[in-house]
Amino acid sequence: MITMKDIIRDGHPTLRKVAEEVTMPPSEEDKKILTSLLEYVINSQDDEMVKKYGLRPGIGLAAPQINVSKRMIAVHVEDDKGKLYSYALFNPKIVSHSVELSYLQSGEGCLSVDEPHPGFVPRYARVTVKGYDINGKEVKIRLKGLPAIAFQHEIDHLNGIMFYDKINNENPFAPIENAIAIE
Ligand code: K3U
Ligand code: NI
Repeated sequence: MITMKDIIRDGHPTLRKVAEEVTMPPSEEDKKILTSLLEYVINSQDDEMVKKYGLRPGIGLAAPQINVSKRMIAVHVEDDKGKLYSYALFNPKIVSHSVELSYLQSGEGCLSVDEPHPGFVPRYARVTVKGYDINGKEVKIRLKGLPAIAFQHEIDHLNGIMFYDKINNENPFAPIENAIAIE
């Protein structure tokens, strides 16, 4: 079971690497890692597990954050209508996206970053993501709102990109052209 002691922090070189593709069909070892990523995210949204194991709540986690430089992510998040998006994917890829952007009004955080980095993080408003599920079956997911932001945050981790890289340095809260605010 993953706990906060397994999550590497900002400054660790693995967080800045481009992660390796996972070979399909996935090995038992890679399946275990992917399952443990989703298990962490689900546990981190359970008050009892948070208290018992000192977990920091999250809506997603990527393998590089547990020092495994392979292309695997987990997301467990509801949209504004209460629809659950619970996915554990190998080799996720954005195959198309909107021109329109979006950003979280409250900014973003990261389990690998202990300090706050206030500011708007521009993301695509809508994305289509393709990847492979735990059984190596291809999946295609259309996303908008918070789930779209969560997938983009996690896929960025696979490319060594941190959310604060995308904040405008001069004016972190500068209006973003052609973007819709979320929340
Ligand atoms: O955004 C977070 C959250 C936690 C509980 C309820 C609602 C939101 C915590 S930070 C988070 O989930 C990161 C996790 C990370 F860093 F490990 F990938 C992912 C994230 C995705 C999109 C926006 C902000 C954070
Ligand atoms: Ni993160």
